[in-house]
Amino acid sequence: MKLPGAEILCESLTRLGVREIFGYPGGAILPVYDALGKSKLHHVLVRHEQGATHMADGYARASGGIGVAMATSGPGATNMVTGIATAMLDSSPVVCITGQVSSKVLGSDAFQEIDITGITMPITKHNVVVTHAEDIARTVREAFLIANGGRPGPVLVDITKDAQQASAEFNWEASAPKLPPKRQRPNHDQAEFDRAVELLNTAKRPLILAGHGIMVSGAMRAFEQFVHTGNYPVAMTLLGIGCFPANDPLNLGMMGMHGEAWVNNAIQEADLLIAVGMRFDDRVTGDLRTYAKGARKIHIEIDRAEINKNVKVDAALVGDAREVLEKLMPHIQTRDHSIWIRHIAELKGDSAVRDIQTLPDSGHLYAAHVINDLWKETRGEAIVVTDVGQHQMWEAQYYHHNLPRTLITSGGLGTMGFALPAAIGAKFAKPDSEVWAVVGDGGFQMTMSELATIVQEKINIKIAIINNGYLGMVRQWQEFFYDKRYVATPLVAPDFAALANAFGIRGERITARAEVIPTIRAARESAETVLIDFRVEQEDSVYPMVAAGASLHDMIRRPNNPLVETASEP
Ligand SMILES: Cc1ncc(C[n+]2csc(CCOP(=O)(O)OP(=O)(O)O)c2C)c(N)n1
Repeated sequence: MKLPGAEILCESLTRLGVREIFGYPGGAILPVYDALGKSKLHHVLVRHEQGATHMADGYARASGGIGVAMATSGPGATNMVTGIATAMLDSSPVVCITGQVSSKVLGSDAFQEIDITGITMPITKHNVVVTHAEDIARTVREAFLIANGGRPGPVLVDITKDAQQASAEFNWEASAPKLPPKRQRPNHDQAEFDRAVELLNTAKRPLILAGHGIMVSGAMRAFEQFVHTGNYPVAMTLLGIGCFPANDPLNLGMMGMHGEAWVNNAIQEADLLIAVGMRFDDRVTGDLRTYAKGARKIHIEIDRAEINKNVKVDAALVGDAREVLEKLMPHIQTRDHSIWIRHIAELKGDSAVRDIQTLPDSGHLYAAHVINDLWKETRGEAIVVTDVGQHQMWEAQYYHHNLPRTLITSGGLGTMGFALPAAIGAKFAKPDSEVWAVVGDGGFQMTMSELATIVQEKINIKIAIINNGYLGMVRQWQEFFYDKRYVATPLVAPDFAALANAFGIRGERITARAEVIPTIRAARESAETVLIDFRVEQEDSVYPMVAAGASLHDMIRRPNNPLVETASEP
C-alpha cells in the first residue's frame, strides 16, 4: 500500500500505541497536520512548543510510557530545546517530531531552516533527520525503542517536508527497526557480585540511596522485598520519591541539599551505602571530599557511564535495577540493624519539628502548611507536579508520597515553567487521577499561557500557586549568601485569580490558614480546573540547607523556627 510520508507517520504512531500528541503547527510540518486530521490521533494544541515537550514529559512520567511532542521547523523546533534538555537530565522517554525544510534546500538557510539535530545533539539520547518517506516508519519505530530502552531519554526525529509529501510503500513488517546489535558486555563479574553480597551481609550501618531508576525499571516490589529482607533504612533522592512508600518505617525521607538533617547525618555515619538507580548528583552529595567517608559503596545502575563518575564505589552492579535486586535477593541475610535504626531515630529527634499539623493557627500562612494540608486532604494519593524553587522542596518535605509516579518534578535541569504543562500531560496519561500543579509565582508566569490549552481541552486539574512575591529560592540564596541584597527577585505578578477568570477558569485567592482546607476541598469537588493563589509568608526559607559545595553534614538550620515557635503561643 502506497501512502504519503505524513500518513505513514500517523499510522506508525497509532500502531505504536500513541493516543495523544502535544504540538503546534507550522509550514514545514503542515503535511503531517493534514494527515493528523484524517487519523484517530488526538492532537493537543499547546500555546508554546516548550509546553508541548513538558506535556509529553509529564505524560511519560505519569504513565511509564512514551510522550510525543510535535513542532514545525526553525522557531518551533528551537522552542522545544528546554523541554528536551529537561527530559534528558531526568531520563524521561519523550519522542519529538519536528518538520524540516525540504531536502532540496537543506543547508541553504532557507526560511525557518535550523539545524535542530545539531542543536539537540548533546541533549537527546538519539536524533535523526529523515529525508525519504520510505524511512519514516522504521525511523519512528527505532525512536520509540531507543527512547524507552535501557536508560530512557528523549529522541528527536526531524522530517523534511518533501519526505512528508512523497509517497512510499507502507509495510509495517518490513519496517521493523534495524538497530545495531547490543554490544554484549557482562554487566559484572562474579567476583564483583560476591563482593557486593559480602558487603551487604556484613555491614553494621547500611543505608540505601533510592533513586528514580527504581521507578523506571518497575522495581518497586523487588526493592521493597530487598529492603525488608536486609532491614536497610532508605534515603530518597528527589526523583526517587514515591518508589518506596513514605509511610514505611524504614523510609527516612529525602537526602541532599534540602534533605532531612537526620538523613544527611545518617549518610555521613553509614558504613555501607547501597545506591540504587541514582547518580550521585552534586545536590545529593555536597562536597565529594567529605562525602560518606566511612562508607563502602555499592552502585546498582543501568548506565555504565555513571559508575565511578562522581563517587568511587567498591562494587558496581551494572544492570536493570529490578533484575539486579532479584538476583541479589536469595543471597541477602536478614540482619538485626535495630541499634543503627534507633540511632537514626535519635538523630531525627534533634531536628526541626515536621509535624506542623498539631500547631495552632498563628495568623501566618506558610507554604509548608498549604502543602501539608494538601497532602492530608488528598490522603497523599494525588499526582503532584511541581515547578522549581522553594515550593518544590517544601512539596518534597511535606507531601508524603506512598505511590510511584505521583511526584513529577524537574530534578536534573531544574526547569522553571515545567509544572503547568507537565501537569496537563500527566492528566492525559491518567485521566482518572487527581492532578495538582504546585507552582511558584515566578515559574507559573513562564508557561501560564497553557491555561488556554486546559480550557480548549476541557481538562480538570488543580493549580496551587505558592505565591510569595519573590523568586523565592533565589531570594533565599541572596538572604544567606549575599547579605539580603534582593536584586531582581522581588516579583510583580498579575492577580492570578482574575487571570484564571479571564481564561474561563475558576480562581481563588487565599490569605489565611483557616481558608486553606475548605478551599482545597471545594476545588477537589469541582469537575473543572480550579486555580488557587495562596498568598504565603514572603520571606520564609527552606531548611535545612547544605550550601552548594559544602559538606553534607554541614547544614544551615532554621535559626528560630516559626513553625515551632507557634506551638508555644497561647
Ligand atoms: C528557566 C529557569 N530560569 C531560572 C532558574 C533559576 N531559579 C531557580 S529557583 C528560582 C526562583 C523560583 O521562584 P518561584 O517560581 O516564585 O518559586 P519559589 O522559589 O518562590 O517557590 C529561579 C529563578 C530556573 N531554575 N529555571
